[in-house]
Amino acid sequence: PQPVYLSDYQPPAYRVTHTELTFDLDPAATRVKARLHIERQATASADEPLKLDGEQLTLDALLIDGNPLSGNDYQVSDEGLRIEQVPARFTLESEVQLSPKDNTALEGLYQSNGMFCTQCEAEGFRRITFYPDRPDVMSTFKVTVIGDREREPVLLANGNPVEQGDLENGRHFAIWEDPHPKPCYLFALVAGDLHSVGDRFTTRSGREVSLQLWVEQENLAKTEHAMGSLKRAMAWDEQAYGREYDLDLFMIVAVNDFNMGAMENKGLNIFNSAAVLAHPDTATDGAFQTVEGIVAHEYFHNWSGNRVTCRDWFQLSLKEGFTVFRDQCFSAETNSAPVKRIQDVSFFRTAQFAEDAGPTAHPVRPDHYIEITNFYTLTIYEKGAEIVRMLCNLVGWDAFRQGADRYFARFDGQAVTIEDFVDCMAEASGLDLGQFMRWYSQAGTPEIDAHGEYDYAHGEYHLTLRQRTPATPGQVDKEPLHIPIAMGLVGTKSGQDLALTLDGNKLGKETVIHLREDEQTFVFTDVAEAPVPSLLRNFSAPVKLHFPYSREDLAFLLTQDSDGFNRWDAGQRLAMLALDDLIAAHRNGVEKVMDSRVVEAFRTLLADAPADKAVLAEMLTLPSEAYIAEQQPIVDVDAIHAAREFVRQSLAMALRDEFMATFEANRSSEPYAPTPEQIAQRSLKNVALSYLMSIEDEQGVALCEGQFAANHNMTDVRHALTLLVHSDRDDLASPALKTFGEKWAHDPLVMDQWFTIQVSRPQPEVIDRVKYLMAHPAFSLKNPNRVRALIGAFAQNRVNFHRLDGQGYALLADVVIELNQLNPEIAARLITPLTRWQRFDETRQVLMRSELERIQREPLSSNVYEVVEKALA
Ligand code: HT7
Ligand code: ZN
Repeated sequence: PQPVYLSDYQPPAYRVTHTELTFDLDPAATRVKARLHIERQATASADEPLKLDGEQLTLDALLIDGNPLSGNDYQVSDEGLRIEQVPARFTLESEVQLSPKDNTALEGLYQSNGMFCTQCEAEGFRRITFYPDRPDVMSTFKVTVIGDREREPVLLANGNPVEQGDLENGRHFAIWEDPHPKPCYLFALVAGDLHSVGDRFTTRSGREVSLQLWVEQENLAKTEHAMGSLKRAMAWDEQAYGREYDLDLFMIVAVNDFNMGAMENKGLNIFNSAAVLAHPDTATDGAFQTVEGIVAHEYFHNWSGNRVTCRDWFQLSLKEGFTVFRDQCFSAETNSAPVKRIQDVSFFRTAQFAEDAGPTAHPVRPDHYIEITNFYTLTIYEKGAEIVRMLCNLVGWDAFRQGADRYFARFDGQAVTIEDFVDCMAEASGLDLGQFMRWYSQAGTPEIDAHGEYDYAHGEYHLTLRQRTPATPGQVDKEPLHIPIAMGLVGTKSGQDLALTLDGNKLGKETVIHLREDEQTFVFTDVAEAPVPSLLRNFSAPVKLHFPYSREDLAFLLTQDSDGFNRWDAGQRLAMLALDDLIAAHRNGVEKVMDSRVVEAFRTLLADAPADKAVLAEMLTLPSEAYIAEQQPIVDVDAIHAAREFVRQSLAMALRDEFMATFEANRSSEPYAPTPEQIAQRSLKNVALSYLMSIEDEQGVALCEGQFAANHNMTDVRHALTLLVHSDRDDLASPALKTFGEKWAHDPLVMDQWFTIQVSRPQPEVIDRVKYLMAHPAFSLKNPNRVRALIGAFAQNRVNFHRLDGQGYALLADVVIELNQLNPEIAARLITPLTRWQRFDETRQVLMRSELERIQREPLSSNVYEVVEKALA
């Protein structure tokens, strides 16, 4: 497979102004007729051939302006169709045939549970018809869908319904028109036995929008939360960005087989059922929040992605980074803002930092790719969102909002670049963002070494910041970045934020300093008392910040910092220092001793609880094994596990009564609601229960069993089940698993939780359990959710996946090899944990590499080929 380069971008020679499609649906032989209205661009020469993308299509007819073409007039290859001579303006008609039921890759038109559905981003439309499958060709669409009246009573496509009726032989049709020009990746069609719930939304200018959520009948009871989330998102986009919805109808459809979370097709969003269905009996608080976030994300794309789209796929982060930032802000406002930030950053620092430090590291705007679906990554999405957040931090919300208004107004209906977006921000703020653009082209996580000194004699605080970005594959030399550091100085006597004066300017008690050089010193004057600096507040830039905080400084910030995020971060840093010592002790075979300062800090937190219980729950949660691993030069899986368990148990023993009191104080028999208050209370109660179960406290075990049996809501049931199953007591684990598995055998999304809980156990027999569960009737390699729940979750089980006999690696490689044929996109994503081999000890490195080499010897899809090749380079 050959890479595509950003530097080779050429505007399209031909545009499609209007697209007419007719689908005659059949599981094995769907016929697609296309009538494309095509115009040559003024910049293209008359002898420019017409090149259309097309894959896995059987071409049955081809006509230009009604005249059939002969075999000499065109060529069809594996990549598409080429017609040497075409007029400047013409209609091209084609008819192709395809087999949705055999499409296990879930790209293009496929069947899920008998339902027809499409996934066209990034390059799936070429599996539906011959077309310029690139985002900078935008066309209006008219779509006729013909299906079986019984089998597919519902026929949906983008835009507005214009006609429907019956046909012969039990067939019927529906015609849809989308007046908004769109790239073909936003095309969608759904047909099947679906049922809807409806609602309405009145936009602020008075447009009445009909909202429909389409699901299979048995899921009708799980739609309320998504519908509520949609209405909240529609209102928020009006209030925060002045963006209204632009069609009379907005539809969401839930499908069971879907490669990602959801897809923002114009007016017809298609969702993975896991990302839209939620009911208190079957979904956890986390799942409710995920649904709200994804519904909002897809809705927000209507402006950031659909009305203004990407010129080419190298610009993917233009729509994804901006839209993730938008959905993060929405969720922060509807839930607890510091907790949302803590959860996003914890995930980011664990997973995106790892990606940025590994062999698949790439810039937020890559300069080449082999397979674009491999680039729907944490870097494009989450780091892209952090870059947009930095822009907001640098220019302030008012200028940011003005920049966004400019962007939407100037580029409405166009396919544009990241420069176009950043230029709008620069114009609105007057800030030079030239250097800032390096964030898009430079891969790797910048590290900042910070050092501070208080000059008592002059009342000055000197803060020196030094930045460096490590080399990444293909990028050895890095330039300094423009980094916003939000900060304050917390007085050690007063415990208050001190007034900040920099270069004679009075900046209030919190400011954003701009780091642009390799090294810069900022001198704060009139600093009345010795401070502890609170740096990178709210994680104002996606960097690793090193500051030589003492444990006393951290304990101080944990209680005194006015920034909720940094209070939490101080606790994490404090715990990390203790964990580092314990990891070393474990490795050296020395007796482990718990740092009493951590115990005392936790005691203070529990006694003097902050008002936000959700923040407290986060503060009481230790860094995950994956995060701890990220901090180690060479990952010692067993030492990390042992050290973390030791800290958990030491805290549980020392603070047993406090955790018990916290549990009791936060129990509730109120009817379930996914409100921020209830979610906070449940999370705090469940954190306390985890500590009690870590020492198998007798009363704690009874409470855990009671919580499982009470069956009040899935959050509590799942948490209790996890603790029972992850305990060392089979008499607790087995009956609970059996009860749960039998009760929910009919519900695939709950069975996914059942799979995940079992394969995440720390006990060593898990590998056999994975193999056994792969043969379970509820498991299927063809369903991405099942694969993620069982195999993906097992690969996150650090002690078991990284077994020293290599069985964990071999199991993953076996699955990747099988999936490579069925669903290359999911296969490529699944390899990720193996690509991180350089982070482990020699023995594991050899084992992991040899599995990658075994995969490499297979005939590979371009997806898997690209990942394995990078991993072994
Ligand atoms: N924009 C959507 C991307 C997506 C996708 C990409 C590749 C293969 C399958 C896919 N399904 C959805 C999702 C989003 O970011 O909103
Ligand atoms: Zn998106």
